[in-house]
Amino acid sequence: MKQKQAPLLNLDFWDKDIETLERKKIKELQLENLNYSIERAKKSEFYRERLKNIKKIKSFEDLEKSPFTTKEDLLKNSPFDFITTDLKNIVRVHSSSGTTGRSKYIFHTKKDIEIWADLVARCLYMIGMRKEDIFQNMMSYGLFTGGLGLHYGAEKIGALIIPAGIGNTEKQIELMRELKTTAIHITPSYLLYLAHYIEEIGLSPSEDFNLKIAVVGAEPYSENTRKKLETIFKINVFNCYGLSEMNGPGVAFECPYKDGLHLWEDSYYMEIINPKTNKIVEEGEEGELVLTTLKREGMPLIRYRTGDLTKIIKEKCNCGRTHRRIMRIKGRVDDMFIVKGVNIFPSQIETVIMGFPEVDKNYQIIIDRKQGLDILTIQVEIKKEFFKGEINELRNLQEKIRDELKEKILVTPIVELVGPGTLPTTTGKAKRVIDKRRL
Ligand code: DLL
Repeated sequence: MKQKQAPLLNLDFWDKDIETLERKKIKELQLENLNYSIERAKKSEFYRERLKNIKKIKSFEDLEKSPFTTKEDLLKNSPFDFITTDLKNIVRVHSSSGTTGRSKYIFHTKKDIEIWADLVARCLYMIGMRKEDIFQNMMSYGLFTGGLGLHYGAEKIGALIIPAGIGNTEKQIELMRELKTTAIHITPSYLLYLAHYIEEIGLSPSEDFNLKIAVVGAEPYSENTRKKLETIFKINVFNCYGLSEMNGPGVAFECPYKDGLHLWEDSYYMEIINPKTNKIVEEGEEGELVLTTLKREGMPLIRYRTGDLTKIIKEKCNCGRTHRRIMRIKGRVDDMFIVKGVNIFPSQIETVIMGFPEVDKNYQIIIDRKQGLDILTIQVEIKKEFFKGEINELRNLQEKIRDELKEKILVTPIVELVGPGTLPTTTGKAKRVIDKRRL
């Protein structure tokens, strides 16, 4: 039987003029739009005072005079303080919850929604989605931006959309098989779980479906996880980044070369800062991504601190797009945890464990403190065929994972190998780290 292969890459453009605009022209456009955004923002209660001394911006350095906008700003003020127009011109609100449980509200005019949908269409077209595609959107529809955001972008392309929403795995599989789904939108943790579920019910993720493309985002995942998913399903997996405050998905997206995410610089102005000193870092250095909306009418945000860690890739991309790329997000500044005085990001752990072919699809990080000492435990699901193996082989594997982790994170963890399907799963964003020291 002929084995399914991941389809070849399609190098076509949704909006070639904009996507391949000369760098010089992109900068001119950004400067013009920055001035538009600042003037627009001044119409809001929140920015009126804050930006009153910011006159016309003539260079990007001028922008550095304006203060950052933070998540706390969004949480502390009345949601309406950020609106720049009469409420009757606002057609939609999305929200995402802050760590305190309060919500950040983002308001959109009709034009904002239209521009966002076009941006998402640009992303989907870039990775080869066309009107012939059958697109199953497995993200929550509602206040979360993942569902509606991708929905309207896919609709612009003319794809047939299955607005499946999140969860109900059995139904998702039924839809995928009966309607011959070719593209899906899903979180990495749910896609790993979906693969596990498909195998459990005796189907093959690569042979029993028509899938070609998965748009995967909304939470960090490593390159090794992408490779694992592409091998299991024999499809192309593309990373999609965004946050509600900047509309939602489609802020940055991988092209067919899958080497960093093009951040759409006609719509967003990016800065990368050192989160401790708040100073802009050298291009190519890692730091916190700060974004300014360049086109948004209803609720522009100026120098918004995303809390996400990444770096700019300096080299030109072979796809011909001129919008600069960012590295896949390492995590959030506040995802970092400290064990025995060492700073660790969950993504560093994921990169190591997902690199082992014996590792299945789920893992969990548990941090505890006993008699004043930090204890880091990594629970890892192992594929059925290996889990049934010799106890000595398992012990060897456990030691290999532990040693490689130690080399990467500089702390020796306890590694616990468990069977597939043992650890808790989620259909949305996964909670990988349980820090019992904070409970
Ligand atoms: O997660 C928007 C989205 C929906 C993006 C669907 C992609 C796909 P929020 O709920 O506001 O919005 O969460 C935004 O999630 O600041 C990052 O920390 C994280 N995040 C989103 N996409 C990625 C990604 C949506 N591809 C927060 N890689 C962001 C890593 C991501 N982290």
